[in-house]
Amino acid sequence: MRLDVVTIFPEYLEPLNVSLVGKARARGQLDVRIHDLRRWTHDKHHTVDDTPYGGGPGMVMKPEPWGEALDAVLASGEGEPVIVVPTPSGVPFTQQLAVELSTKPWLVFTPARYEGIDRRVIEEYGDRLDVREVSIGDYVLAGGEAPVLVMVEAVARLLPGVLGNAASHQDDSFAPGPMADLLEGPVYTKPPEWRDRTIPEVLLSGHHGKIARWRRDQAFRRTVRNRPDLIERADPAAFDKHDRAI
Ligand code: 6GU
Repeated sequence: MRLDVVTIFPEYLEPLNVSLVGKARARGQLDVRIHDLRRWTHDKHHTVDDTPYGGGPGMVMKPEPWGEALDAVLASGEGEPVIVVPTPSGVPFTQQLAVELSTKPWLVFTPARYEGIDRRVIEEYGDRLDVREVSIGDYVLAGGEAPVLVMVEAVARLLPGVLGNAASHQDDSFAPGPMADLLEGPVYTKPPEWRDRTIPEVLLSGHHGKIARWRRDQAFRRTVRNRPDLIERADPAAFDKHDRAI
């Protein structure tokens, strides 16, 4: 998969050299290219923003640098990318969207600062390409760079061969399957006793059926407590008699 990011803060994307994403790059599974938007400015001060038409607070990112940057990035590759525009006004970034984006050969991210990018840029590319305005949650950040880090990590770990153990995203919170709609429950490792705290006995029993049932109960309890909206939204057929007794 190829990923391009156009930003006025290239150094903000340096975490993409680290850990899972960094390793995927080193292995050649991910081709990540970070571009400085100011490269496509032509004035002495490399201006990327201006005051909003109609008045109001803050600044808006000018369309010309974005147009030149996106034209150059698009011309540098084969075929058409999906363009992901991080914005608190976008559609929610969900595991489902991460899975969909992980099937695309090429993603271009356009994180903005200030009050966002001149609307005409989104229209211009939206008329020709698949452009997604995406939010990572119901809070406001100063810019789209941190959301790009979030989205790239969520997508990259789904790519074939990137995660060491493909089974480890089978039971992810939000993954499809029998545990869909439930958050993950608690996990334990050695030592069996730590500061007088022990391991739930069932996990030491070797009884796979009982362990699976216990894990589901724990997941269900945690979901009721932390995310009751997930239970409300789920298909009632997803829950059995035992769940309902909790
Ligand atoms: Cl994608 N951008 C900004 N600036 N704030 C956000 C966001 C994105 N998602 C949630 N808050």
